[in-house]
Amino acid sequence: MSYTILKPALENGIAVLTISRPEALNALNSKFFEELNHYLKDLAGNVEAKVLIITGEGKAFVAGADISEMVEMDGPQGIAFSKKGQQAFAALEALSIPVIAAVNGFALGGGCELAMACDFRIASTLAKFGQPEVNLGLIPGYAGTQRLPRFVGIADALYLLLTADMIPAAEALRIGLVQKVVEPEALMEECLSIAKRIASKGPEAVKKVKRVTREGMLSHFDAGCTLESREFGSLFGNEGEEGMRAFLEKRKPSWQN
Ligand code: CO8
Repeated sequence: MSYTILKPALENGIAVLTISRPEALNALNSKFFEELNHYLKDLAGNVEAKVLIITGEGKAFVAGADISEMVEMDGPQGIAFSKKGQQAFAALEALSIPVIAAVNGFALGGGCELAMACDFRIASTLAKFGQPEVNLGLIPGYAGTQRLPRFVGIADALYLLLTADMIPAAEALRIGLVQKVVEPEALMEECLSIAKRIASKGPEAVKKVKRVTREGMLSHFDAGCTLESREFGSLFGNEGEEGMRAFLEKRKPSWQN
């Protein structure tokens, strides 16, 4: 498929997906979701890809869902558009490889929701976060009401959701919405460096850490621990054996794909 909004790249196991609709601050429209779904299917089948980085072109990461498209919708179309976004972001979250949001600028509404569907967020000092939907007489529709309180706690989430305040990267770091803030010119370098470090680890272990942690968060503690033990055990005699032997033999592990 040829992409018009997404610019995908893959080098040395690191996939970079740039959202490129800068004239509308990368606002998310139906075409974006169609392209994202195709891209995620392709990426899931690509054994070369070890980490995905998502970023935006220009001064925005993503300034929200496309208001000019939404304004024409009726209730059932609004529900369908919301579900389309929720499903696409769930598929992103369910990718077996880690996903880093490189937040270069505005991450508002659906843009903040997209960043939250990534595994963690590295922000430029220029980034601004917010859920401004109530300014438009709307509420978030891509699981923002559900993910935000899980990351920052219910009070900070409701503060952001109810005031529609735009917060700078430093404040997003303080409340735990982002994990690191760097100068704008260092953003991609930092994300690539983190991605490379992750890509150098045991590939099966990396995928299992993501899956066990994410599934565990959605289940009972004991069920999560049972899953952890099972996946821990599954690495013995395989990748874990190679990693432990390499440590004892003072050499670099030789991972299989
Ligand atoms: N949708 C469509 N177009 C947009 C959007 C958007 N979300 N954001 C910006 N644009 C467009 C502007 O209309 C403008 O277009 P034009 O040049 O044709 O007038 C262009 O991008 C540049 O924007 P500005 O001139 O406004 O740039 P500024 O630097 O002055 O301001 C802001 C930047 C502060 C980011 C400002 O553009 C803004 O407030 N944007 C809207 C932010 C917003 O409200 N986002 C939330 C949208 S709602 C949402 O995301 C809900 C998600 C769930 C949906 C569920 C489905 C039903």
